[in-house]
Amino acid sequence: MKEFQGDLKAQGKRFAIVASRFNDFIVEHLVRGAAGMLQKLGAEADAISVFYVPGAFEIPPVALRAARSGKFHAVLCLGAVIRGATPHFEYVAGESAKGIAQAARECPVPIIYAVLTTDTIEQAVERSGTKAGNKGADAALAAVEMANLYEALRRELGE
Ligand code: INI
Repeated sequence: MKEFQGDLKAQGKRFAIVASRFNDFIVEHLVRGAAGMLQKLGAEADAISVFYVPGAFEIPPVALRAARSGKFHAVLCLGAVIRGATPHFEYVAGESAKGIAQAARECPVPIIYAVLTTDTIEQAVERSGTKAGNKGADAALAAVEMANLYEALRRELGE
């Protein structure tokens, strides 16, 4: 039986992070968590490009362009959508997730989804480097694994 799995080596790989400025007091921790983990796994600091967008709604088109550019081995999408008193949350969170998923299916490199969607600020704080870990760092692990899996897949498919 042949099995394929991406390893966690990031040496020689380039990464794009698309991060939203909305709720930046949370998202900055995700960016730092992601960049720190990518470097821990062997990526060079100058192999990581961070593109800031206004809010989570704007992440998908930028992620799509970065992923299609051929300049990156993986794209990480980082943001925080926190529920308010109106249905706005549902639209922003839903469109952001759908857009990122659609881009991921279309692109030749992995696009990783780490847009927090929480009911409270406290839940977002917990997921950005405190009680519940750092979802940016988790996204970096997924990005490296998937970038290496895509390489293995390309080799196996003879592409
Ligand atoms: N953008 C976020 O990233 N998080 C939010 O919680 C949020 N809320 O709650 O409104 C949010 N809205 C802005 C949105 O992403 C767009 O930037 C804006 O609608 C302009 O297109």
